[in-house]
Amino acid sequence: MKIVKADYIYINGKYKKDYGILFNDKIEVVDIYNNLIFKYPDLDIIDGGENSVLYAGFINTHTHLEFSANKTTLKYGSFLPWLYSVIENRDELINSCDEVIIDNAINDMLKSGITSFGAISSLGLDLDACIKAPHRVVFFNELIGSNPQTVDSLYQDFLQRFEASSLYQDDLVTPAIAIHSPYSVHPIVLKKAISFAKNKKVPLSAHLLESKAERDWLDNSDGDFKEFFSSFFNQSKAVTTVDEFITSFDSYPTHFTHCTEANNNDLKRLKEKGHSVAHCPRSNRLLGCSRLEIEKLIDFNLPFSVATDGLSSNFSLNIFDELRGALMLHNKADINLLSKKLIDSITTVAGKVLGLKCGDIKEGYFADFVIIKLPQKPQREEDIALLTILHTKEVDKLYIGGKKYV
Ligand code: MCF
Ligand code: FE
Repeated sequence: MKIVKADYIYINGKYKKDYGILFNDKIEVVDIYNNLIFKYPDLDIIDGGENSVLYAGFINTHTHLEFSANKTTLKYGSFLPWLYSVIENRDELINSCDEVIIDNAINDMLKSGITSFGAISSLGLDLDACIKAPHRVVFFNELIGSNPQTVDSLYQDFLQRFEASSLYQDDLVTPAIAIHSPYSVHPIVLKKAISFAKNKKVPLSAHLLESKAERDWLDNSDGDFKEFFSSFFNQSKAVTTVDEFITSFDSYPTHFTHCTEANNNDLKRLKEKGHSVAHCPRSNRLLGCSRLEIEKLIDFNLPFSVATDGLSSNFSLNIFDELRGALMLHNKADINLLSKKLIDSITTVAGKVLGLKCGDIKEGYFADFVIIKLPQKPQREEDIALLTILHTKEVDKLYIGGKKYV
């Protein structure tokens, strides 16, 4: 067992001074530092040092590692041009995404303080890297397919990928299911996949209401998706409506990504049924999507995480870059309150969403934590969350399951 101390430890929404944590692979005791060293005088002590702040390890609930090779290939600015560029370049992007590229993406997350992440896996090509990663990984096997003629074979392929990831289930790896979206998954396989998730009790996620084009297509079978579905899939009508899609998830809490086009009704329904939202501010901006009105989510008490999405719609997987993006995007919000919400969104909230025993400095939880260093002594406690977001690019120390990785 060891003891770690820092100038401040973020516990339950408060920056606690003079605290310490006794840990092995799990957090054993959280107490005033002097009490800990009095009770356990002979243990190794890790001292965060001057101007240090300790947080529960950060959690990125939504990324796509198989698209990590993209830097200059995909078209940004508007959703449909992006989607066409994904379809045109998908094979080349995925084939050129080797182990080194994925490992670099994983390592960038680690350096920014990510100790757990949710990997949306389209083909299972990132499974090895995720298993080898030091992180806690929720491996979301993606189901996609709207054409009734091909959905059954796509579902079988999804099942095989799910089973392959299940072989590695342990404290670090959780197999899970990602429904791609309402526009791209046929209701028949959608229902099968949801009841499968429910049976297996594994985390479930889905992209939802990301673009205006998606809203127009689902509401009216019209808009920018019309030409897309007619030319690629010979399809003239959406396979589902927004209500039908959301209702399918009524009995199983799901993590819905984006929701930038969700209206008050949709958001209320998500709250009522125990769902949560993954907010990807930089991805939304780069794909020409609307701002997610997080003030509404806060009003409705609908939990949200902040996540990076993949390098298919972003320029880094650094979680601090994402938090700074969110801070700038939501320019009307009180800056200190928002900063705290953002920190909570990648710790406590994200841990609950992924069903992991981490994201909180709490006895019995995994000893996943990070220490960051502020450049100078903070003058006011209420500024610490904001200062952390503004001044941190990489963390100073990082532990997962009590082991040091940074
Ligand atoms: O979250 C972003 C934007 N929305 C939807 N899909 C993706 C994102 N980044 C990568 N994707 C992947 C998705 O998993 O794009 C592929 C899917 O496999 C094609 S989308 C028809
Ligand atoms: Fe995504």
